[in-house]
Amino acid sequence: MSTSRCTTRVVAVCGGVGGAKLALGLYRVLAPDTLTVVGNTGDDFEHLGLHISPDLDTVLYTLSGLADRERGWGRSDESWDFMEALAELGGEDWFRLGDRDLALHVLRTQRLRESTALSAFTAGIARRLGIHARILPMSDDPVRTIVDTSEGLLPFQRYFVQRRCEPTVRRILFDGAATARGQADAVAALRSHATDAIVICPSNPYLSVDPILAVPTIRAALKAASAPIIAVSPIIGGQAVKGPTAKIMAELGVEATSATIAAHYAGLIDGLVIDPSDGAEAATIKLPIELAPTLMRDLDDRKTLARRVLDFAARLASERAPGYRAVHREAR
Ligand code: FO1
Repeated sequence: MSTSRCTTRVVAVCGGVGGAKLALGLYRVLAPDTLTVVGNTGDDFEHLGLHISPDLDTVLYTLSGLADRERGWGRSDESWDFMEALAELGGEDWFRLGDRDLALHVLRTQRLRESTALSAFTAGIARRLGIHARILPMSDDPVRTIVDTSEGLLPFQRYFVQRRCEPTVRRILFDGAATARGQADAVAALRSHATDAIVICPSNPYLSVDPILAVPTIRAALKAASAPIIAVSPIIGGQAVKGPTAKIMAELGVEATSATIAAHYAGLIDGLVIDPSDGAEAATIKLPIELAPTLMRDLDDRKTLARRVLDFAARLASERAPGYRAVHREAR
């Protein structure tokens, strides 16, 4: 396998911590300025008067090398004086904002109030952090993930962080998605004939990728894309590596398998990458399958998986007969 950087142009559709690991692998194996990340903003919320965009920030911190390796979110060089002082004063401390991380939320809140678009703000921060990739929100319009649970409707962060994903999920709603406009550069990148591969990162399909797919022009752009669309399953051996994916799948009444992930993305993707430990499932999935280790413990794992995904996409593109895409997508 080549170790040189490849000049393939790639769009990664990405949620938070799990997805950002593969986004980093892609970023490190691709040539500068060839990666576009379309990030989830369904997790965004207003907290303590601040506009928080956790998944975009996770991608920003991960690609810039500032992310905390243990947590996956927030910054590594962090202190927590603000949170401690806030708790002493009786403020809400269930969502932890580090002192340095706070700067990003304060600045974003100020700029959005001055009518800067979230995409323009995020691009500016990416530049300041020295990132040579485009990081785009799925939309500049507000979309909010709401989880319908055994405890009623919970805004995403209340469910995810405050209630630690404990309530049983009945369904997941994306408030505002139906009327949200896909971010123009994101839609253009997905539709572009210059894009060689579209990668759906191994983020939680239900909580982190579905909000992106719920934006009508993003979904339409994916349907119309000429580049092969490859998803990486977040399930390994019936378990999610981290986070509540398997628990949520059980609560939604589906089996926690890569076959379920394939069915979830059916009609949208051209190929699925699954871990070799789930190789027996491959025969049951009616899609091209690539068996590649999907557990990403370190940077080498991230880069190796990224190369496997790109090789798989290139193979699918080269095998494709004229007209293949339209037939393939519409058949589902
Ligand atoms: N996740 C947590 O589990 N607990 C937190 O206190 C927390 C704070 C936080 C602050 C800033 C930020 O950008 C992300 C933060 N996250 C936290 C992660 C966040 O909840 C993400 O939405 C999830 O990881 C899902 O992608």
